[in-house]
Amino acid sequence: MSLELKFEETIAHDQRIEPRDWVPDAYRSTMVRMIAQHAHSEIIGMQPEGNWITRAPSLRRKAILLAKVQDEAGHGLYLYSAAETLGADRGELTEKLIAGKQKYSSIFNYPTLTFADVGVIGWLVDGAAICNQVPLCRSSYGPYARAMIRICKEESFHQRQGYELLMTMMRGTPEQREMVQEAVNRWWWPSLMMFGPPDADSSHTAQSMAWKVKRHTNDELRQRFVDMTVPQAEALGVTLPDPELKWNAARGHHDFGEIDWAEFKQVVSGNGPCNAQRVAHRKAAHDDGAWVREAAAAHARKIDERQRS
Ligand code: FAQ
Repeated sequence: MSLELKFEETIAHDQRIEPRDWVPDAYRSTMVRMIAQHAHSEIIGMQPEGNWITRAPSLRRKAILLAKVQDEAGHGLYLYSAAETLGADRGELTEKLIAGKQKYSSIFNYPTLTFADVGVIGWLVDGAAICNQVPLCRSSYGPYARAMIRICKEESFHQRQGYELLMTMMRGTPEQREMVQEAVNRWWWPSLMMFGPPDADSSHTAQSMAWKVKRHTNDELRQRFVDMTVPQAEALGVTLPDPELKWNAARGHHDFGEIDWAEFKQVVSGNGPCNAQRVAHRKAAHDDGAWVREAAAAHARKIDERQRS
């Protein structure tokens, strides 16, 4: 059987592609692109919430937030390892991120203005991430699919902590309730943009669905997220900032208003409110860590020489 046929049969039988299997170059580059973008998102995604660690309102909230941000670092490193199984070099991936040659999720280019943003990121951003990532547990590339299982478990926990924080604030003072509503108003639309462009404009969806890399289209997952979130917003007592949002009994789904795709394009092309700050911060952290990487490499060389002599 030719290598190409074996690859196609593996996909057709819903089996996993593993690192040593032959894959077409385009499959490899699609997986590296997607996994690297996901890893970069986790690492850059530490910044908006990290902004509040020193100002968390209590020791308990600080401990929770620290743990969540550490989890995100773990997800990023885990995903870089998955990209390495495809032959990518993690140092080069970081260089590409810093040079603006690889993307990360648009959502992390928005500022976190109040502590309510921490709760809203947990509720909406982790909620959208779960909605997008649970189907990726069945993605055709084995190392990525397995990484998703572990990551989704932690994201579910993150989502609940965000919701619990917002529930607590909603039981508080009128000012706290207002703070939550204001944060929801700012994060709702960017959260819907996390699912990517509309299907008609999505350059990769058709091929990624054929390879079973993606299991649902961007619009299908966005709809699932809206349907899932509306009752949660009601239980919380907040209004989602979309006058066109309403249940459509005929479709069995909620209708919702038009997303500002011009804003999405601006943010993805580097012109969002915090793009420059996020990348500059990542570059500074990478530069500051150079001595650690050099020391670790020197130590590894020394051990290697000792074992050879
Ligand atoms: N932002 O043809 P499509 C998290 C790009 S969760 C920026 O539809 P595809 C957890 C896309 O790359 C967030 N760029 O692409 C967390 C492509 O660019 P290219 C990360 C976007 O791949 C929570 C072009 O537009 N999750 O971090 C975005 O089929 C809280 C055309 O788009 C993942 O990465 C966007 N929103 O579908 C951490 C999940 N959307 O390369 C901290 C895995 C699209 O052609 C705190 N990835 N683009 O120049 C995926 O599921 C997919 O890659 C999509 C995009 C759905 C994101």
